[in-house]
Amino acid sequence: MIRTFLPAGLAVLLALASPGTGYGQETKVKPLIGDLFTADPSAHVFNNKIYIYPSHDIEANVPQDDEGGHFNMRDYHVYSMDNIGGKVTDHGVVLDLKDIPWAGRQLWAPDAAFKNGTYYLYFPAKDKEDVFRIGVATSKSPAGPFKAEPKPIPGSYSIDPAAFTDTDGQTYMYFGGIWGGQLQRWHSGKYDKALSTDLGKGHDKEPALSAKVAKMSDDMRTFAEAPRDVQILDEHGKPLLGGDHDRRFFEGAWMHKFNGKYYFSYSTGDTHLLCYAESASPYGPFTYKGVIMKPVTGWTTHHSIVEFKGKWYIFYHDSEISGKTHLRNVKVRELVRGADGAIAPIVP
Ligand code: FUB
Repeated sequence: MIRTFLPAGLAVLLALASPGTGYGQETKVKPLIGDLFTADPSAHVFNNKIYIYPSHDIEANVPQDDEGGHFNMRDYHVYSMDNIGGKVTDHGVVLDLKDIPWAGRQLWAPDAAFKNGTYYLYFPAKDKEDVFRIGVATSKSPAGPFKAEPKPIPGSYSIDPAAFTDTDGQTYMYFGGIWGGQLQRWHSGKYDKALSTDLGKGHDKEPALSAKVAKMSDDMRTFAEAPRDVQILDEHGKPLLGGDHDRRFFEGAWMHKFNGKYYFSYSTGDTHLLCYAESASPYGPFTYKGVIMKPVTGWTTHHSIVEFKGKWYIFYHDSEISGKTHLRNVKVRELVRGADGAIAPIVP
């Protein structure tokens, strides 16, 4: 199935078609960055500022296909803000494809982390064999520029790294994405190019493919363990199934902690939702809790959740301005949650 564009009108209709469902009011939100197309915003608080690590979308004139070939990005910018709603500073190009020795094409959704005086930029890219791997680049400043390591993280694959540092200082990487993100191709433990989108119809009653999580080593450049499945269970304690497209993991993992509980959030891809699940452990298993955001204008929606100056925010993107799936704009909204941690769903 081609990643078809969801027109603005349809998104609005979907929003208006669900009165009384408990979903929030529709609100117009302005893009944070006006001069470039940006997407997949991973936001972190470093030195009392918000730093945003997004993808930098470009028109590369690559035809749209199921594997996301038209998302042919070539560099990363970093942005910072002193306050939500304040000026957004563009720190320029902080890493370029040509400076990543192992990478072939497609710089997709990145994330960042900090440890012992060094900032780490984690990013997916296809290697010279066209297999997605996850790379790491370092800097002494959260604003970069970043210098790429000569090789990707050993044992890494697929896309959308999300680095979560727990309150005890341990960092975990969550990653993976199906279809164009190639996660399904690793189902047997080895890369199988024949598995082109998800596992297919015959697998709808099997547990869905899971995102992966691995503890990072102290060097922050390697996994400290073999990646494990991030299992998501339904209300009966059963794993979500491959055919459950409204709830199963697709891509865009994020982790945050609130009142001692771990909240794993993600995109459902072809059903265009952001959902979340909760657990007492960063490894899960997680119990599915609900929708965070209804479909945005565009095909993809990719988010991050961060606490800043006592409030929680969700950063995400849509294609409202361009009308093209691969030319997106980053936005931010306050996240509304109950005292029990439950997240109120947003109508974008
Ligand atoms: O930006 C390219 C890809 O689209 C990301 O890696 C996915 O999460 C989706 O947003």
